[in-house]
Amino acid sequence: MTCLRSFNIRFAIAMLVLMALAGCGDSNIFEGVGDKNSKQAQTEQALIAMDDGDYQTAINILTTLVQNNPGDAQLLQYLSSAYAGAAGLDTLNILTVINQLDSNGQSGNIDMIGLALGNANGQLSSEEVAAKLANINNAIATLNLIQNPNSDQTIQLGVLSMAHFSLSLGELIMGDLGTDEVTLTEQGIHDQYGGNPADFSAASPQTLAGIEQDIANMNAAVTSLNAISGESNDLAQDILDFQSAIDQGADGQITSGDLEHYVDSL
Ligand SMILES: [Ca+2]
Repeated sequence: MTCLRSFNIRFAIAMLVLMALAGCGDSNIFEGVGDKNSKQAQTEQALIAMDDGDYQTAINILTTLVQNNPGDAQLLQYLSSAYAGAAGLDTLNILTVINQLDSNGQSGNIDMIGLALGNANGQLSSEEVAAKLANINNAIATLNLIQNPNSDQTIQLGVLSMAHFSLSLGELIMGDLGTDEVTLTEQGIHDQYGGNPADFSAASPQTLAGIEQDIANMNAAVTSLNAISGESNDLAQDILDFQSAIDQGADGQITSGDLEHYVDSL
């Protein structure tokens, strides 16, 4: 398995998260396993498939493993990672994007997710948004099956929630503007509105509740990141910056007005 190495402290922390996302680094403990039908051998097969970018195969293997080993936190985390990978949230592209944004002073906003999930400009079609949202929803639902999640899993949930927020907002924007594509970057959203105010009054209570949960999950990830690093760190700051731009009043409650204010401020 290929694992990325040697980043600065920010990326060391991002690595921790993203290697957990990819299941990277754990596979060699299964070397020499004899029975190809054993849990260990099947898990190794799934990790190899993920490493090859064959996320559907990984999802299929891990779904069976999870059914046969209910409540197994490690398997649930791998399955969540496979769904995230299917959505395009894989280690290499998100690290590359964060690295580029960081050097441009552009991290801590929706660009982190839009440029990882969309094309080079952060653009996605409505079909792509729907398909990625379905995979991210599965990734989140799978992680939520873990009882007493550890820090890695809490941070993974926070990263998934940033993606869930961004894609949910993308759906709202396409609904508001009547378009079938969206550019999930600050500049892209600004250009799409062309100075006109956003109107999310049609946002469903379910959508707003989902985004409110995203904010809560991002908060928990920041707490875990700070606990791991012992002090404030860049990735935690990125998440906090993103969150404070979205949640007016920092009250943990997200209204359509919060989201309109966010879009109008871009
Ligand atoms: Ca609020």
